Amino acid sequence: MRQKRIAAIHDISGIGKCSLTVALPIISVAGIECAAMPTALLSTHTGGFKNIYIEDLTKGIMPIANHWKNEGFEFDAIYSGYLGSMEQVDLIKNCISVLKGDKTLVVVDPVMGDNGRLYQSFSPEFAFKMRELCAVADIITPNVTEACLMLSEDYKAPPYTKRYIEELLLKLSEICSGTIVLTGACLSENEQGAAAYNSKNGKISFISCPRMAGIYHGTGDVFASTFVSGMVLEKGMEKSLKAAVEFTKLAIENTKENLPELWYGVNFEGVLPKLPKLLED
Ligand code: PXL
Repeated sequence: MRQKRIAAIHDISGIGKCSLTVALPIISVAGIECAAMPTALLSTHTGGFKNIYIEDLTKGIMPIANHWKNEGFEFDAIYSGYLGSMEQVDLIKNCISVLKGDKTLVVVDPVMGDNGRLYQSFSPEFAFKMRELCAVADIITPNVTEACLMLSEDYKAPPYTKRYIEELLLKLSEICSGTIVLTGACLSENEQGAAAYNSKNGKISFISCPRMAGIYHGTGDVFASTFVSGMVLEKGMEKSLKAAVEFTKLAIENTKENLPELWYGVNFEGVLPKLPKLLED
């Protein structure tokens, strides 16, 4: 069988355990080639560091996409995450139309905030613009904060009622007609997990696991990278969601001993060897 290939469109934060430094190892350990398209270069992520060096890489996006296309590369998935500017939303839409083949799965993680707040460097206008990228996706993977930002709704802290999550999913399906995977869909104080809405058959599923106290940076990227890998390996929605929830939980558990030094990310590297088994049939 031909090796699968994912185009991962995210920033590279040298230190921070997020975006490409998470997507590359997770996708690779799943046995999939990860073609990296960096949207920005940062010394660290923006979640708590000061004096960050940031270089916008907008200029390279279309030349990279066109070169890949001209070389004849095909992609099983295009997976976008953190973008460096509002202008990049239009560029990534172009990039998708250049790189997408008949069977390419387009997954958009509308990375822009968490815990009720936008990340530094994003504006409410960006959140509105992000809806345009979600509209061309087969699957979107917002957290509850990003969902509320795109829907211009006030954020509520967890836990949530099942009905609230179902309503968010349905509202999001007006932005993206594909599958909606909502992370941070906690239904009780001691649970964490995700919910998914498949607009083709109207099915809503909830996947949960025991909740670990605390805020862990980069877990959205750990979740989405695992989920996309499962989908590309044709494991199906339920299995890919379960693997993503379980692997994210393992990464968080594995971080406890590393606190407080590892306040900026999770020790997912230590549990990477467990990922292939989670993605097995
Ligand atoms: O994990 C999301 C993320 C990705 N990339 C950068 C970030 C963040 C969240 O803060 O700052 C640069």
